Amino acid sequence: MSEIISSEKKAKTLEPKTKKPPMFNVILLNDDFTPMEFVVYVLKEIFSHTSQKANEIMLKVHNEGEASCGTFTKDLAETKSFEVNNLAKINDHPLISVVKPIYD
Ligand code: TYC
Repeated sequence: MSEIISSEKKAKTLEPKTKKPPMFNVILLNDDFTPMEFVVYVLKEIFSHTSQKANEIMLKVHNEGEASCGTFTKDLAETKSFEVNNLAKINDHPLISVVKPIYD
């Protein structure tokens, strides 16, 4: 005998998959040597922040040790973090960013 499928069960199987992707912060870390102007440049160039927002983030990192530059999907966060670290490296600055998952 064939299984009887309730309308509720059938509706469940037809539900669109609307789950949001996991998100990640790109975190900028403080150091004693990278010039503030370079950090502001990075925040404008790589994260498209305005001068005012870039300054705010830079000062938060400087005063508190770290701050988020933005929230992205995993691939984009890793790409942006790599761009920050690469740009710092080729300019001989010790500036580092890391990617951290957001747990919700
Ligand atoms: N602390 C640095 C200085 O005094 C400036 C700085 C800010 C460095 C933010 C890194 O992510 C950083 N020149």
